[in-house]
Formats: sequence, C-alpha cells, structure tokens
Amino acid sequence: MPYHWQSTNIKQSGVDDMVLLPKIQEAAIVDNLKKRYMDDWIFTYIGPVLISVNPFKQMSYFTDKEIEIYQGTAQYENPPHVYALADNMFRNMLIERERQCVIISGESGAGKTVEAKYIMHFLAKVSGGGPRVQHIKDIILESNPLLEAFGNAKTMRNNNSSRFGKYVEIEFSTGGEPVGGKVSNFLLEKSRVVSQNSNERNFHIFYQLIAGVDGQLRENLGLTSPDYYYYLNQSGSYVVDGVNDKADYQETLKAMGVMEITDEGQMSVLQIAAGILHLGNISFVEHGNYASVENTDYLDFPAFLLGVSPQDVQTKLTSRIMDSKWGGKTETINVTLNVEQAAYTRDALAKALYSRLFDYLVGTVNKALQEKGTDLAIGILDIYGFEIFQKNGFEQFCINYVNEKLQQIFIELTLKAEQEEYVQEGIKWTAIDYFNNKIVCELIESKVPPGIMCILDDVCATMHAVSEGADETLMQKLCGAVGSHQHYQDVSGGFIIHHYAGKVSYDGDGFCERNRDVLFNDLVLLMQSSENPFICSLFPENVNQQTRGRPSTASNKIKTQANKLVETLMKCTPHYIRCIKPNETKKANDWEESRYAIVTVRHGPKWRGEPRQGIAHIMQSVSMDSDQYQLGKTKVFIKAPESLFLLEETRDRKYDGYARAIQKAFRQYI
Ligand code: AD9
Ligand code: MG
Repeated sequence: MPYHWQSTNIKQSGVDDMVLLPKIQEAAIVDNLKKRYMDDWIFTYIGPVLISVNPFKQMSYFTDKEIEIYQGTAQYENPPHVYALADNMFRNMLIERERQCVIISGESGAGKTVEAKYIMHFLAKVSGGGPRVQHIKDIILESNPLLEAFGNAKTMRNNNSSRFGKYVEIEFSTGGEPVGGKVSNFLLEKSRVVSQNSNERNFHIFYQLIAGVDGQLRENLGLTSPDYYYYLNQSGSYVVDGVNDKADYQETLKAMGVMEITDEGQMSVLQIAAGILHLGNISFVEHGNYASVENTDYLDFPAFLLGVSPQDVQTKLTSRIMDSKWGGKTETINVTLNVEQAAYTRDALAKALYSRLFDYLVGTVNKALQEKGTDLAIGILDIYGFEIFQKNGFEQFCINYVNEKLQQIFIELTLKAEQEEYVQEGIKWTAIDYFNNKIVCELIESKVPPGIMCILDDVCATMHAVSEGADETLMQKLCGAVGSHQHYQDVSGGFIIHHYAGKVSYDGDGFCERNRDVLFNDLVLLMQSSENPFICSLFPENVNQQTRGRPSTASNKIKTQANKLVETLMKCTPHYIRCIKPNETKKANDWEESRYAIVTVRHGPKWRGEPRQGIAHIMQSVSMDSDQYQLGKTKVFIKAPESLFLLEETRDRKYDGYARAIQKAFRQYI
C-alpha cells in the first residue's frame, strides 16, 4: 500500500476487490464489505463495479489531499475510492477520446446523490481552466443545491431523497476543460406537492421559504408556520435531523443567482412556491351536490400571488367548461363540480404549477451551461432506485420501468464487452445462464404485441374522460392482452410484475388518471390570464389549437425519455457504482446483521512480483478451484459468483449482469 495511506492511520481489512476472495459467494462478499465498513472504509471493487456502503457520517478521506493522491494514478495504486473511478473516467475520456458515463444505482438512501456530487467535485478540481471555465464549474456545482431544494424531500427512507431522476453531462474541451453541459431530468414526483405520507415532508423549498424569508417579503408572501398550510400539515413532519432550512434557503438564492435568474425572476419563483402553499388552503363544502369555497377569504392570497382575480380562481376551481356533442352539434357547457372534483382541480393546478416551475429551473441550468455538442463528455446518472412499497402506484410503475431499462443496459454493455473480450483473449466459454430482463422491458413498453403502456394509452384514449370505470377497464384489458405473460400476474384491483429485482404488486387505482395527466383548459387559461408574465410563460400552450392525434401521456413521456437515455448511455464507455445502505436506522457504524448472512473469510493475498506468477499465487492462496478460472492472453477470467447486489433488493435471486462484469476484474493485476 502506498505510503500516504499508511500515514492516514486508516486500517483496512478485507480485500480491495471481491475477486480476490477465495470463493466469490454472497456471504463472503458481504463479510468483506462489513469488515471494511467497520474499519471505516466504505469502498470496495467487485471487478469493474465500485461498491460504496453509506457511512452515515463524514469520512476523512474526501479532502483535497485525496483528490491529489488519486489524480492521474492507476486504480490499483490506492485503495478503492470514488475519486479513483472519477479519475479513471476523466483520463479515459482524454486518452481514448471517448464519452464516458457512470451509472449510480442502489436503493433509496444508499448514497447515490452523495457519490454523484463527489464525482462532480473531483472533476471540477482536476480539470483546468480560466474564469469562463470556472463559471461552468460553478454552474455545475450550484445546480445541485438548486435542484435539490425543489426536487428533494424527506421520505421515510432518506432525509434528502431525490424525487426526480437526473442525468448530468459535463462537456470538455480537447484539453480537458469543462466548457458546457446539459442536465436531463426525469419524472418529478409531483404528487408530493399536494400530499405526503405521514413522517414525510413536501419538497424542501417550502420549508426553506418559511424558515428563511423575513421582513416585508415574508408578509408579502403570507408566510407563517408550516402547520398553517394544508399541503404541509397532512404529514405532521416539519423539521429534519441534520437539515438547516434557513441556511439552505440562502444557498438556494445563491444558486439561483449563479444560474443568472434575475431578482425579478427569483421573486416570481418564490411567489409561485408561496402561491402553491396558499392554493392548498382553499377548501370546499358541499352545497346542494355542488362544491363551493368554504371560506372565500382564503382565495385572496393565492390569487394575489399568482396574479389572477380571486373570483376567477373560485369559478375555475368549482366549475369546468366542457364541449358537449348533441345532435351533431358541439356545444360548450359549464359543468359544476362536486367537492371531490373541486379539490382534485385545485391539486391539479398546484402540481402543474410546481412541475412547470421545476422544468423552468432545470432550463435555467441548461441555459447557463449552453450545451456545446462536444465529442468529449462525462455523464453522471443519479436516478431514484427501484421502489417496492406496501402500496405501489403509477409512480412506482414508472420508476421501476426506468430501473428495468438501466438493468438492460448493464446486461447489454457488460455482456457485449465480455463476449468480445473472450474471443480476443482466446478463452473457451460456455454461456452462463443469467436472467435477461429484456422480456420484462417488453412486457411494459412493447408496441407489437401491445405491452402494458400501450394498453394503458389505448384505454386512456378511448374513454372520453377519466371516468370511475377506467381503471377497471384497464385491468380487464391487461388481463386479456398480457395475462398469460410469465412476468405478469393478475390480482384483484391491480397486477403484479415480476421485475428483475423482485415481484411488485401495483394498485391499479389512479393509473388512467395519472397517465392522462391533462391539465384542463380552464386552468391553463386561468394561468395565462395572470398579470405576472413569468407565470404566463409557464403555460405557453394554445388551448384553441386542436392537437393532432392523441395527446401525449405520462407513460409515453417516460418511455421516450428512458429510450433516449439508453441511446445516450450506449454511446459512452460505462462505469458503475453500486451504493449500499447498511441499515435502516440512518446511523453510523451500524451494520444490520439481519440484512445478510455472515460467514468468516480469510484475508486476500498481496503480490508485488511478475504478474502471471502472481495470478497463480493468488489462485493458489485463495484455494480457487481450477475450474473456477481461466488464464487469458492478458487477463484472468473468473467464473460468475453469486451476486451481492440482488441481496439488497430481493436477497434471493441471481443478478447475473454483475456476475458477468466481475469476469473482467483481473485487468489491473496483470
Ligand atoms: V434516493 O434514491 O435519492 O432516496 P440516495 O441518493 O441513494 O437516495 P443520498 O445520496 O441522498 O441517497 O444519501 C442519503 C444520506 O446518507 C445523505 O444525505 C448522507 O447523510 C448520507 N450519506 C450517503 N453517502 C455518504 C457518504 N459518502 N458520506 C457521508 C453519506 N454520508
Ligand atoms: Mg438521491
């Protein structure tokens, strides 16, 4: 081990790379991780994949000193580290002249976002440049607090959970200076704006506003305490351990400044956020089968903040103009809404405002970055992990679909690379039986024969409005079309998908409505009538223009985005980080034994001599059975181990994509 590591007093036990374990089996892998974790070393390789176990405390080895140590060194020279991976991407990009990407996966709260930020930090530090380049770096780094303020929230599983997916591409000049970039965002969980589970919070920005704004502005925005607002008080959670909303508010303002959002623009952003809070406080009572606003005093503030008249807000939330076909003629009729429909309309407006505001903010980052279309780029994918809850709805369906697609890329890329390598290296190999999840992707997204999304779109298009029976019709149609698919199971009120990471039972309730995701014209017109040009600009659509063909649906959008992402990633040299959450307590030094079975394992060997002999020595010393590996011309190939990774998700299945990747592992030892 290089001298500088000895001087840090960090004791490292276990092996740096799981391929050095005598038998690459789940229990041994887990034990190795645990040992290292308990010695405060969170990183380990499993072949080309970097594993990071969330320490839930600040580690000492993320300073400028480590950045210096890892910069420009070969992977095996230092202990495994996210900086080693970042350095590898950076150098690979410059030397091979290839685009690079890193796919960061792992369950909620495992540390994906933290690792993504370390990578950005490393790249900003090691890449050179003058003032213009510094400005690009500032934008990239400051986009994090900005998008986290509006896109992250406290959930049961993570106090700073990303509620959107993000792919950040940093573009470089041929000399390795950041010159531009692009942020793509995926599927913001906008339902959180109007309701949250108990003990969870709404998006951070609302609490930041309440904690951070004072003086005249506080009065103008009508800010009181969080329990005053219906959109915040349903869950009963207001403060978060380790989060300082007041300080974060200042950080958000600073970040908006870096994105060159004018003072006026910033004021509009704050006004919309406050306006949403006040919108939520409009409640309705039944008035002879129709909804009326319970207390009209509550109309004034949201109307004021959104630049519209209180009367218009009242009308548009309690009635709707609809086209009615009668005797060959189309007439416009004004339909009065009941209490439930009025509350639904209010929430639809709040969600639309918020998601459009979020898209605007992502747009400001992109405008500031000015994508250049350079050949050299590093992409960082930080997306919400696979989700299995007690109750899984349309959001989980979309999130899990994106994860299926990522798994598919992993399989495609690692297998393709592996097989080419076997041929090059003259290795005899037989196909390893692994689960290719392509079949699950097809069940969801296929056009011919129609998959779940296609059938969902059909039902949404043929049922005139989202009526009570739409979800039931969907379940019947699904049963008829994909009922016999081996990864689909029909259950009362919903369906089960056998995902690569386990079975998930989806509740069909609300699928059609969430998929249609239409904003009624009345609401669009209301927002377009705003005195505030910024608010009008968030609603640019022309409601009088007939849309040709079917209107786009939410599933269509996520499918298009996911496939575009796949296309982008496939053009890059991929790198992988797998984040692991060692406990549910969010505490440091806590390794939940119950999560895995533990066995004892011997320490890995060290070799400083001639490579081929070294390999033989390693194999011997770890009692690797001779049928478990083959020597290639320049590499050693190891048979697929049981995978650690699925342990985290279902704990009982093979995850052969990773297993395949491990076979590449010995590269650095030769
Ligand atoms: V989610 O799918 O967005 O809900 P992530 O992104 O995987 O999730 P995140 O990076 O937000 O998890 O990490 C959760 C928390 O764990 C952080 O807020 C930190 O408090 C903690 N964490 C994670 N990684 C590290 C680390 N390398 N060092 C210290 C860490 N703390
Ligand atoms: Mg995250």
